[in-house]
Amino acid sequence: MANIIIRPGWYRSEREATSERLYHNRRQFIKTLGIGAIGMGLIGCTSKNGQAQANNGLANDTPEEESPNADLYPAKRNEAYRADREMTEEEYATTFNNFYEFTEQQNQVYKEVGKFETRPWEFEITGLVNKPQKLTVDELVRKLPLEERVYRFRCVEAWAMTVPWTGIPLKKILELAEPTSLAKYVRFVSFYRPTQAPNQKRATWYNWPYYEGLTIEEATNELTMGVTGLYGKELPKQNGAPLRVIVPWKYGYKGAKSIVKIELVDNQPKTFWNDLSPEEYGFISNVDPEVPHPRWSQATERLLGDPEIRVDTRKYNGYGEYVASLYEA
Ligand SMILES: Nc1nc2c(c(=O)[nH]1)N[C@H]1C(S)=C(S)[C@@H](COP(=O)(O)O)O[C@H]1N2
Ligand SMILES: [Mo]
Repeated sequence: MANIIIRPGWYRSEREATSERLYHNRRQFIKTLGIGAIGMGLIGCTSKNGQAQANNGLANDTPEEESPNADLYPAKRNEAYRADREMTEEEYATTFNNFYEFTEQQNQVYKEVGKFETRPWEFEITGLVNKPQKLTVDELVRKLPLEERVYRFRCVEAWAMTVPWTGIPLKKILELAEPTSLAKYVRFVSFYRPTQAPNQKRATWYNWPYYEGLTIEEATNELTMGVTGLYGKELPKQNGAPLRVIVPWKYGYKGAKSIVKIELVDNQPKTFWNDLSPEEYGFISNVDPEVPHPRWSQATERLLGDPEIRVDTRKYNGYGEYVASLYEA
């Protein structure tokens, strides 16, 4: 499968980690489902279909619609948060993505999002709250002020980037609904639209829609953001438009993209990757160079770019001063 993909030069040093993860997960699902060799063949086929779709250029040829929020971007940068790393070039951050609803091939996601409709986009804040909310993201960005923050970002697959997100502290978004004192965790649910997201239709062995969770302390930490923009513009579809979560001291998968529901709950919620492979993807999932993934080291990471640079991974992704106390109490 991988050898039919035409990769741009900067993709060359992509680690086996990614394909290993896919391999492992597929094997596991196949085992779980009891499909065996026939199922394997099927998966190979659907990947080729995905490739054909990717080549039709749909996403690239569609002109961007005029945004009603153009006046809000770029938002003022909050200089209190400094990444002390060079910013990743926009091209890399928007053409190398993890967004399994579309495809498992990170360098193809941006070509598969053409049919994905992200406006209007209603989402709800529900569960253990006094004032359940249902609002659109366009309403949200008028209700609460946007700010820009440059954060480091670290995927569990050992690639990393440094990008300017635009958004709202998640705490402020949650406060719209007035969480009750019973709320101990926050659960996030992404969209389910198999007609717009090819891999939701194709890869039925995943438990769609994507779901994630944080403790209430993590969700209301000052670093945690509800993100609506990137590089001074509205969030591109491939990066999780129109609203995603960013938790910069955790592995990237803890931040759900394109969310439709935020639920305040009293028990630790289940999470998409943990349900699929519990020994590999825990609930807490803080970035930690000393805790290897069962199949690769987390001691270093490669920065998206050309050339790709390998650097040491930092505990809590370098955000210990903000969050270490949550875990070392
Ligand atoms: N709904 C949804 N959210 C998701 C994912 C996904 O596949 N689906 N992938 C996660 C992973 S593994 C990472 S690393 C980041 C990638 O975000 P980026 O593509 O903007 O870099 O999104 C996270 N959120
Ligand atoms: Mo990731």
